Amino acid sequence: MGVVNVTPDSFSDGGRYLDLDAAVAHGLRLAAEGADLLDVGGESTRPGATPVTEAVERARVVPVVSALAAEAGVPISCDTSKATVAAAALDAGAVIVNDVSAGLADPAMLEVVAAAGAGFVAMHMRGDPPTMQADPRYVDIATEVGEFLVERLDAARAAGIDADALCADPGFGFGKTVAHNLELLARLGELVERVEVPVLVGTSRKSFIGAALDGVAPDARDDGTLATVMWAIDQGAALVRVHAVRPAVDAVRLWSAMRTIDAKAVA
Ligand code: PMM
Repeated sequence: MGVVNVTPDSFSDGGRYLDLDAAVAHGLRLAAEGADLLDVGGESTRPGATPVTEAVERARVVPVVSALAAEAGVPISCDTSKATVAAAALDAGAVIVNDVSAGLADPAMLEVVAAAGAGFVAMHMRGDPPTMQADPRYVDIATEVGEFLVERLDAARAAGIDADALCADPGFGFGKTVAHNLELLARLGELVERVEVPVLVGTSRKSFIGAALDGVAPDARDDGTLATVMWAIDQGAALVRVHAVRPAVDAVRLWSAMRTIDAKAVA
C-alpha cells in the first residue's frame, strides 16, 4: 500500500503533494513502482496534529481519489475517520476505507462502508492524535491491541461489512512509546493469529524508527523502515503501508523468492 498524503502537515511528507497534480503524479509513480493499493489521506494524524474540517478534508481527497481511481490501475483506499468523507471517496471510486479510529470517531462510519460494499481497515489507536503520545500505558500491549481489534472487527461485521473485506492494523505510533512499538512488532505473529483477518502494518518513517536509529530524520528512515517491513511480512502481515514503494516491493519479491526456491530444481 503506497501512501498519498494530501496534507500540509503529515510528519514525513506534509506539504509535498497538497496540489492536485502533484498528488496524482505521486500516486501514479507509486503504482508504477509496484504498489498494489494506494491510500489517499487528507488529514494528518501525526501526534499533536490539528484536526481539519470535513469540508477541507473532502476537498483535498475527492479529486485525488477520482483521478487515481481512473488512472492508477490499482484499488484506492481512503484514509479517513469521517463518514461523510468516506462516502464521498467511495462515490469517487475508492473501494476501501482505512480508518485510524476503527469506526469509533464517527458513529455513521461502519454503516457507510457496509452500504457501499467496501473494504474496511480497522486500526488500533490509544486516545486521539492531539493527545495520544502523552504517556500511553499498557499492561500487556499485544493482548490489549488484539482484544481491541477483535472487538472492532466484530462491530464491523455486525454493521454488515463483509467478513472477507476486513483488515486489522495494530496502529504503530498511535498512542505507543518506542518500546511499545518494538514489542508489538516482536509479537506481531501472535496478533496475526489472534485477529483472523489480514493484518496491515504501517511503520513507514515513524518516530520509533528514528528513535531506534539515534534520531534520524523522517526522510532518512526508509532503510530502517525496510527492516520492519521484512520482519512484518515474515511474521504474517498481509499488507504494508509505505512511503517508499520500490524498495519494499523489491525486498518482498526477494523474500518471496527465498521462501519458494526449490534449490534442486534450479541446481
Ligand atoms: N499511519 C498513518 C496514517 N494512516 N493508517 C493505517 N491503517 N496504519 C497506519 O499505521 C497509519 C495510517 C500516519 O502516517 P503518515 O502520516 O505517514 O500517513
